[in-house]
Amino acid sequence: VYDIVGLGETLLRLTPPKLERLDQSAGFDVQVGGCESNTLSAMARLGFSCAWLSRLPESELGDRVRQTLRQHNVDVQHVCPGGDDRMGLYFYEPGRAPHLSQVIYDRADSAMARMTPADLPTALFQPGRARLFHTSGITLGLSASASATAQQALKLARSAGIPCSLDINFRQRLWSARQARQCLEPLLGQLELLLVAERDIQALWPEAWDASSPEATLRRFQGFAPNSLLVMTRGSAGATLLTPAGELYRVDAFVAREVERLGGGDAFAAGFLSAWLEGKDYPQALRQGAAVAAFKYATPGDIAWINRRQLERLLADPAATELC
Ligand code: KDG
Repeated sequence: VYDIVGLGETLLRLTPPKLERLDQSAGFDVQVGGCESNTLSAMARLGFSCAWLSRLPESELGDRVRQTLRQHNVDVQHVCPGGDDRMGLYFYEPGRAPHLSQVIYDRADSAMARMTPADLPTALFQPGRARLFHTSGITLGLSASASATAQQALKLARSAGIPCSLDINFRQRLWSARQARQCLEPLLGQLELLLVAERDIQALWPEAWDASSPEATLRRFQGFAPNSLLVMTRGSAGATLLTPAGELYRVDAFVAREVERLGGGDAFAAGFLSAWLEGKDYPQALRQGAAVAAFKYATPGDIAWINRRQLERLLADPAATELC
C-alpha cells in the first residue's frame, strides 16, 4: 500500500550560479523540480511510501530525474516511458529583489504533456493500493492530454475509494485564469483535500477574495468546494484551514532564514498531508505544514531536503530554521 500516489510533471531546473544573470552566466546549476514530486520527495524523506506517476523521456535527462527522486526514496517504477519525447526544462534566475528574479519555462510538448489516460497504471487505482492520490492544477493546465490523464486518475481513485487531494498551484504561464477556473471547478467537489494559495483565490475566484479577512475569503470560497477540507496558504502570513463543517483553524508561518522560496507551497503540502496521514489533528497538521515550508525556505532548490530528526527539532523549536 502506498501512502500517497502523485501525478505530475517534473522539470530539470537550470540556475545561473552566484546570482549571475541568465544572459551573463557561462554555466548552470542543474536541479530537479516539479510540484507533485517536490511534495512526494519531502514525504518520502519523512518515511512515507510514495509513488510518482509521470512520463519521462528515455534519455539521460529522464534518467537524471528518476535518479534524483529515487535518491529521496520516491518509487518511480510506475513512470511511463516517453521515448524520444522531450524533457521539460525551466530556467530560474534568482535575485535579491522580486523584480530581479524570474522563471522561464521551456516545457511545451514535453513527454509529460503527451501523457494520455491509457498510460496510467490502473493496477494502482484499486481499493487498498493507496491511502491518498495527489495532483495539481499544473498537471491539469499542461495540455489537453495531461489534463484528461489527471481527470481520469481522479475518477479512478474515487471509484476505488482512494481520497484525493489537489494543490491548485495556478501558473499563469500555462493557462489563463478563465481556462483554469473552467477546468478546475467541476473537479472541486471530488476532493477530500484542497490546498490553495491565497493569491490563487485572488486570481481565479476574485469574488471570493476579501483582502482584510482570510477567514471570510475561505468561507466564500467554500461555496465552490463544499465537501473538501480547505487549506489556504498565505506565505509569510501562515495558513488557514476550513472544514466542511465550518470549523476554522490557523497557524503562523515559522521564522525562516530565507534562501529560496520556490517549492514552499509543495513543502507545506508535504508537511500537512503527512500529518493528515498520521491522523494528527488540524492544528498539528497545519504546524507540520508550516515547519516543512520553513525548512524549504531555508534550503536552496525546489525540494525540502528534510528528515524526521530535523522535523522534530523544528516542531519543538520553531525558530530552528534561523540556524540553518
Ligand atoms: O512549486 C514549485 C514548482 O513550481 C517548481 O518545482 C516547478 O512544477 C513546477 C512548475 O511547473 O512550475
